[in-house]
Amino acid sequence: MSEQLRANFEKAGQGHVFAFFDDLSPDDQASLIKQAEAIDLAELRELVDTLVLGNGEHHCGFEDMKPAPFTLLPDNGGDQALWDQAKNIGEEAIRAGRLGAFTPAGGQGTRLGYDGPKGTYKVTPVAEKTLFQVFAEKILAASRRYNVEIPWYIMTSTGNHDATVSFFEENNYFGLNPDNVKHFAQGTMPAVDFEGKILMSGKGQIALSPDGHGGSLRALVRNGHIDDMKKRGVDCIAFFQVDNPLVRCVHPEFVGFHLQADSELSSKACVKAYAGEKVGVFVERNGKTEILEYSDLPDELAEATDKDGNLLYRAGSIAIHIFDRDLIERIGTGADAGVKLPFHRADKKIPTIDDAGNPVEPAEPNGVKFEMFGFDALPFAKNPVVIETARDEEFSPVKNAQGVDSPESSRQHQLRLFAKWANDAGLNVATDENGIPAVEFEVGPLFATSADQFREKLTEQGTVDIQQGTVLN
Ligand code: UD2
Repeated sequence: MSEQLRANFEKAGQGHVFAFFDDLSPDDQASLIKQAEAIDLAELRELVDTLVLGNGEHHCGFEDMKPAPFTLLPDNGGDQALWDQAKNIGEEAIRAGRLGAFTPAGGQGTRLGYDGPKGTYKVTPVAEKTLFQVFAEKILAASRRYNVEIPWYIMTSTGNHDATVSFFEENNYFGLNPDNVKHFAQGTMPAVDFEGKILMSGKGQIALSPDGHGGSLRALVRNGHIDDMKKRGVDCIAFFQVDNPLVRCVHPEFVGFHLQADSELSSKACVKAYAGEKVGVFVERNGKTEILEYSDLPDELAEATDKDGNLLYRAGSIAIHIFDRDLIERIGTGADAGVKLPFHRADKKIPTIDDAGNPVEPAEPNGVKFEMFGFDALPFAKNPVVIETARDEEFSPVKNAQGVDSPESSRQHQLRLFAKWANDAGLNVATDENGIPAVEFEVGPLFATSADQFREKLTEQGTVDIQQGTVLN
């Protein structure tokens, strides 16, 4: 082993990482060296000093904070002409090949209790398509509609990369051209205990965890995907999470608003369902738009209302954005020290080993993981745009095993949306008072991804027969 590496770790107070080095096989020794070499000790020192031993995250005060403005939907008082114009601009850009898609799919899905890449979770009500299939078909449908290639960059983590790639291979990329689907693993960060010492998950294994979806910016640069985008002429990157089957992956109006404002980072807001909903909120501080994560918003502000009795901070972030390629490059290269995403601290139960090298499964949080959030790019973005979107049409994530944001709630919301499209188009699908159809049927993305497209399809086909178990594809 390089003596220098060990000396650097000793000097940084992290020499224990090599405590069992002599017991390891040559392969395990090589692996530990590789893990250690990838750690930026200076960066870690700074994080430990500020986030673990210091006063925690530095948040500006809330005195000067106010809700960020957002463009209203026509149904809620917005200007229909603006939305129509945005649609035209967006469609033209998509047709010209300027749009790419990006999904961070490196999360661990712990809350759902599902033991596989979350995108492989079966989510649709009848055909039981997986999340990845739903997104793939939405992208495929848009590529056909606009006669264009739409590359899809999917960020995995070291823990789920191989399983994710195999899943796409086994399913023939759901009809997408494999050259247009780019999987890459995100970076990792070492976890530390509350004294700032690197935790080991085995004698030769540092406890590494994914560096958050904000790690995508540097991972996109590192893996050469920014260059790939440049070659393709892609400069608008539609960002959506792996857990929301209702997302409009390719949404012309959104692209149009983004381009029209010459925005570097655009976002969709959904009016919060209740004060404690676990979504970030759009705020304005020091003249900049930001997303303040729910855990950082004090209860009294989350519950504050305006003169009409509506939640003051009601513009919830549902993690749907368009990033300008240059913004990703500017932040992801890390060339400019002032333009850097901050890390956040998350206290977790992290399996580790004791001084004798025996495994320990902690019952309480025993350490800290460090994560970056992609939306922390907002303050660095020129002309950020926030537009409203309707929850019923675009947001029903699968996060928890039961209750709110669960497979069952999402299933109901998908059924309700399909029934709405069918009824808007003039079909008579019986529903209950919540809009849930009496028969369970499914509208696949290749059939339609919006009410307008459903209507178009119906006109083309004359009629469609909807019964229990119908899947329109
Ligand atoms: C996220 C937002 C929240 C709200 C909500 C809407 C954050 C911190 N909060 O909450 O404000 O918008 O979504 O649904 O984002 N991921 C990675 N690598 C990682 C960590 C996460 O790829 O290291 C992916 C993960 O696979 C998922 C997405 O990022 O696609 C969101 O992760 P999450 O489930 O931890 O975020 P959540 O639901 O707490």
